[in-house]
Amino acid sequence: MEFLYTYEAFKLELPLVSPERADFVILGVPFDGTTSYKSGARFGPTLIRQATLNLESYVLDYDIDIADLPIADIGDIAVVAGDPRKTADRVRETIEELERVNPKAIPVLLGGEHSQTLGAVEALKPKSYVVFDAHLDLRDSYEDNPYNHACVARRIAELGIREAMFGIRSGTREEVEFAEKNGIRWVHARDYGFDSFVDLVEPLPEPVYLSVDIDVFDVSMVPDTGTPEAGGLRFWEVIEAIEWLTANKRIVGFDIMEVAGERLGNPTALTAAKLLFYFLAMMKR
Ligand SMILES: [Mn+2]
Repeated sequence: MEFLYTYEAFKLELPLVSPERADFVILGVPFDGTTSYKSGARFGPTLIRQATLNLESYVLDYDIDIADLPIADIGDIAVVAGDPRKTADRVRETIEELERVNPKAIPVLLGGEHSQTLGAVEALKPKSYVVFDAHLDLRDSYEDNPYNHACVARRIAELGIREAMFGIRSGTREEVEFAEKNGIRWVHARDYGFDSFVDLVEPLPEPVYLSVDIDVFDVSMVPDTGTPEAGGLRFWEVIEAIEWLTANKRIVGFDIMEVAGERLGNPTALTAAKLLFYFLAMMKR
């Protein structure tokens, strides 16, 4: 099928199916119009897909072969340069198009700036938003734009969606106060542990949208991202949390955002690719 706003991109090197028959639909969102520090998020979707070439499709931990799963890859969104809101509208409309032909498919966004998660959440209307991120992203506006990547969790909270955040180690006093006033729970990277994850996520209503800003990981693992931060989480800490989430909550959408860089096989893209394969495998285990 044809989507209004997508174009052919470098696709996952797996046996792919059509979106109508897929359980998972990969969508690249190569937007980097509001990046504040390191640019290159426009290359994120391609870098992640290329990094999967390095991986075995068989995932040891769950005895699942990704190549056996019904996965579609519908290419990348044609971005509106410099306009995160208009680009996120295209993300939303693309997912709505997909829902009309296959309401059970789970969209998997590869980004690209975190601002674009808003479009997916608007289309999928989850009751809860679980996010791994170094940053609170609760600013009302940043660089005169309320749809900047630093505002995405604020816009999602305003939709009445419950939020829980993990791996946080950057924010402003105003963001902390906004979180407190609005019942947004978050765990500092220093205090993060599996029990803290389950405590916050267990009471959340379903369905859940899961977002991983790649900068949640320690900067040593993910140097190529828009706003890298020292002191992040380890790979297996995030995997164990998502294992619990996929086993205990209904997930309607997933994304891996803020992958950037220009170099093939950069560690950031390799981390994202591995996370992508683990997510797909654990959803089917
Ligand atoms: Mn972030």
